[in-house]
Amino acid sequence: MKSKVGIVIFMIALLSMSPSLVAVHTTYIENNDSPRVPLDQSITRADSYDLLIIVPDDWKDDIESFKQHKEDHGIRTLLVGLNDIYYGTYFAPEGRDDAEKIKYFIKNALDEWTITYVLVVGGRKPGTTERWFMPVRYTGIELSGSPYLSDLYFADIYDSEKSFQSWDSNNDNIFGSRKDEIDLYPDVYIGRWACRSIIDLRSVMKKTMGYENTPTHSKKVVLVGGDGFEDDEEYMEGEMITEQTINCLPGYDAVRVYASQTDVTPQNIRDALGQGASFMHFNGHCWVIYWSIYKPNQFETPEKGLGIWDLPLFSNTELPIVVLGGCRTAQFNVAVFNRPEQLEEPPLFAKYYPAYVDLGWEFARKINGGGVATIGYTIPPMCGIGETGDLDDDGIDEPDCVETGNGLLEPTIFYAYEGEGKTTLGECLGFTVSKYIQDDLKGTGSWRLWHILTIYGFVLLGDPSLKIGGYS
Ligand SMILES: [Ca+2]
Ligand SMILES: [Ca+2]
Ligand SMILES: [Ca+2]
Ligand SMILES: [Ca+2]
Repeated sequence: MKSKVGIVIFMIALLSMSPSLVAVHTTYIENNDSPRVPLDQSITRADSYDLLIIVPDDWKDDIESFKQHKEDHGIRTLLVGLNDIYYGTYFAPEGRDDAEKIKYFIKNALDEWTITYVLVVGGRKPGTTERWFMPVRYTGIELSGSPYLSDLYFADIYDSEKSFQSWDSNNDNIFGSRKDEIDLYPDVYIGRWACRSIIDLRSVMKKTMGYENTPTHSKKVVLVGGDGFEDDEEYMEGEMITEQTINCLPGYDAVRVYASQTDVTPQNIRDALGQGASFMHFNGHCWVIYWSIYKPNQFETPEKGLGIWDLPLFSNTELPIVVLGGCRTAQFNVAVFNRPEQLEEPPLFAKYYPAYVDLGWEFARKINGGGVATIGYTIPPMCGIGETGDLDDDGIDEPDCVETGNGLLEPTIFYAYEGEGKTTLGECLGFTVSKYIQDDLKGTGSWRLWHILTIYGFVLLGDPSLKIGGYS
């Protein structure tokens, strides 16, 4: 039996969340009674595709060049507008709400066209009322009263018996709660471009195509960390976790921005990145728009870290894949002034700075520089603190921070690429999540829900078919 005594949750006061967010889980389509268009005759059931792109109808024309780019690289791609799903262009629509209709469509696409990747395009619409370009699923896991976004919902299509997974096995219209039986294993590789405008879409298309067409895989990795938590062992959690990453990348050059060695400032992070890198891995604390970490045993004041306000100064030409470890680093539902993390007492400037976008998406979408895709969290992930035993049961007792939760998930992304030979970012995420479910989700006792939440919220804001390093 594993001991989980030392595990605490990554972030702080999860006690009360913004009540205004609770009422907005479910969106229903507005034009249910519109006539269905006939089944598309040009696509037959015998066709197969690698990549399914689901996009708001108004953006369909804009994304054509990206579809062509994928086709040029041998990725058979089908572009589907939301109305194609809602009004049954390919399959009779099923589902209680928009998100479930999307999920059924993905199931049908998997059954009929054997798709491998799904890119959902669209984030939150501007405005104080929560509306979406692309549906999302909030899960009903009861840990803080706040609903959590999960894109894994759209990827876990079947259970082990190949039956459809609604994530609402008890039919109470609450998805992914502790009462629901869920397989969790992803059956397709999913990523989201959380675009809030057509400008976002054009930027991320351009960056992704440029990345794949001009392979400049420098084999440089930038690691950013420091001291995460006060613990008896005085472990430097953020550094220990990011060191696992370089251990997974033999032959790579690491450039470290560690609080034990230097100031973790925007300038130092930018200097470390220079003209670019293959990968960046941060591990620390985050308040949706602002990431930071502490100097050893100095928990009063966080380092300057990195906020969305710092990213305009990044002008690197090689675009890294960014793994952004910390709470809510990719919480893509953020509203400008109404955001639940404000109750978690971020530093004042991060509390009152207008949060027009989360830090993870800002990396991916920013025009010129930044990253090509971000893997982060829509939730506060689990983290091991101190030393309470061999939490991952591998026979080697290491600091708990690298044996559970985020300390296992984040480095495994890189292991999947170099150690397992996965070539696309979606495969790396899928491998990582599946490995965690298989190896680390067995009998995790009272912490089980936190493990599951961490899995729910580990998200790719990027193209899941992204060829790591580009096409040479
Ligand atoms: Ca599954
Ligand atoms: Ca520590
Ligand atoms: Ca171990
Ligand atoms: Ca341990």
